[in-house]
Amino acid sequence: MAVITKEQLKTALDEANRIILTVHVHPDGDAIGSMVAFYEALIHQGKDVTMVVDDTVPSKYNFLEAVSHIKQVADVRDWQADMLLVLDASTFERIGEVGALCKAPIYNIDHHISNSQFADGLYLCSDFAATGEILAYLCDSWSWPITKTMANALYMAIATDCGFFRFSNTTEQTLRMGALCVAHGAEPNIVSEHVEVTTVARIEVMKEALQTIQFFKAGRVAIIALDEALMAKVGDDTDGYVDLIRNVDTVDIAILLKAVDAHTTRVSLRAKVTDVNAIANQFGGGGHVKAAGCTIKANIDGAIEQLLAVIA
Ligand SMILES: [Mn+2]
Repeated sequence: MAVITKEQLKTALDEANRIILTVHVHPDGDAIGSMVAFYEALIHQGKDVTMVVDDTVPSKYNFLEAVSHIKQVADVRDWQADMLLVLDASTFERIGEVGALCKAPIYNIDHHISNSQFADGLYLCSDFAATGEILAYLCDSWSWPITKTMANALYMAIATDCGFFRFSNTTEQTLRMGALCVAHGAEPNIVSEHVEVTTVARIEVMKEALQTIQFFKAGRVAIIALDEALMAKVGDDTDGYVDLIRNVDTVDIAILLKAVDAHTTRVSLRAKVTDVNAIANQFGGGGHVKAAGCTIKANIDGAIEQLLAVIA
């Protein structure tokens, strides 16, 4: 069994007692919002649930009370479980050490078209904007209660993955699930204030990042690059940088490059038209048609050269 239906997922959840919940490393708003919302939903269903992520959780998500229950790998004492439930992660590698430490059958709820089908049971909705949108839909169709705290978490999950309902993945249903969250008490302004919060230090770094912007292919491709020195100042929170270039009128593909070390560059691709999942695939990455990522074994200049070579 690889791809499962909503009913098969429900049966598996009904039969599991102890569930370990995890999400991808470098957790974003969709990952964290989805995890804490489904944690609460599963607790309501009488499950014994542990949330764990093999990474630090950015502090801007701390306004969601359940975030304080997310454990680091070293803090989990009991890895025995009936189910390892993986949210918003498209490959086994993306869950870090959790995959090796928990031997339970893996179930995966995800919306990445590039999903590698690593799970024993995969519930994949690649036309959904966010994993949070899938979870809102599931809770709604199973008549599981959506509390105010769940609503805020799910709203954050959905809103952050669709650019607050501006990106091309925003569908009628995305808006309907957003509305469902608001109907259950989600506060869009509160979520926005926390998630989009910035600092003087971040603005100072952004001033430097703006200096790195380069345009290629008659302005169709824009690249912003954070070298190792800038990355040290930026930390883990690289949200917002690609937004500095994506709305330029001539730009189709907006690329954020992040130096990991002298020979490794992480790449985030956003597009208005081009299939950037296909571009990321060429470097062993993936994601969505209009938003994808990969890692290139080269420094920033090398990564730029390799990317431009595969972009038509
Ligand atoms: Mn997502």
